[in-house]
Amino acid sequence: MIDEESIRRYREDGAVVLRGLLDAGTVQRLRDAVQAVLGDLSPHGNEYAQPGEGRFAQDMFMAQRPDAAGAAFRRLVHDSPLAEAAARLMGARQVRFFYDQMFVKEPGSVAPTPWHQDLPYWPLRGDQICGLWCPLDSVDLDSGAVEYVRGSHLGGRWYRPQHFGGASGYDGASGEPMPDIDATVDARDRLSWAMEPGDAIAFHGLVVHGAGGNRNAQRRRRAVSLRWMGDDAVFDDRPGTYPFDVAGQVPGLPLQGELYPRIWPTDNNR
Ligand SMILES: O=C(O)CCC(=O)C(=O)O
Repeated sequence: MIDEESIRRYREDGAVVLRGLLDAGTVQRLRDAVQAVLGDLSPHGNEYAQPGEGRFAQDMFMAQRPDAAGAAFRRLVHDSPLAEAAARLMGARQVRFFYDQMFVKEPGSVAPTPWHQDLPYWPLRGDQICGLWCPLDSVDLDSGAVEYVRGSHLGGRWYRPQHFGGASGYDGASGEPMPDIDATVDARDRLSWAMEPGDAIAFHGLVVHGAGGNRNAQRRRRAVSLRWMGDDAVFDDRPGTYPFDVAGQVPGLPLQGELYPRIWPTDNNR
């Protein structure tokens, strides 16, 4: 399912596109689930658009919802090729699920997804930590395809997390300010792909990424992003991360238990 070239691209560039990972039925179930969540965002959800702009919304932890949308996300977590793809790219012997997130940019949403790394937002450390970003619509740069700074996961840089909706940071968070990527990174080092529903981008937890608004007047830009932890990913109880549910977790050990189950390889040994 994952060839050597994809593994090399993931390791060297920090992001790689995987074509046709999800089938049409899965994509449709996720579209229905995302639509339901859009009408009923959780307390972790956000709206980022200003009045008069197209909607830009995100939500998290859909797989924990008791409703049909939750069931669709749980099915994606437990019964799709995503976990195995993450394991093979990271070279992990086993993979745990961290959490799921969705990002919807309706036509005319101009608010960008700011340049950021994911790991500074998360109470984790390790190298085998990745996301799989899965669009539910055809997407290109004009409609808000995510862009990745090639190789930016390798430099040992750690950028301070910022709230997406403004310039404020997380209390106690460490890291240097994000440089002006648009002014300093050559276009050849900005990776992005035109994608179809069912494709996915796998990306390292430290690769710098961001997205423009959705300038397409007709096409929605809905995406789900699932996060995975491999062998060396452990709980890092530092200040300034997003407030995940880490009750009972032990610093220095993998996040585990019902919220962070082992998904691959598939057996009952959670
Ligand atoms: O879809 C987006 O605009 C942002 C995606 C992202 O930052 C992520 O999946 O980590």
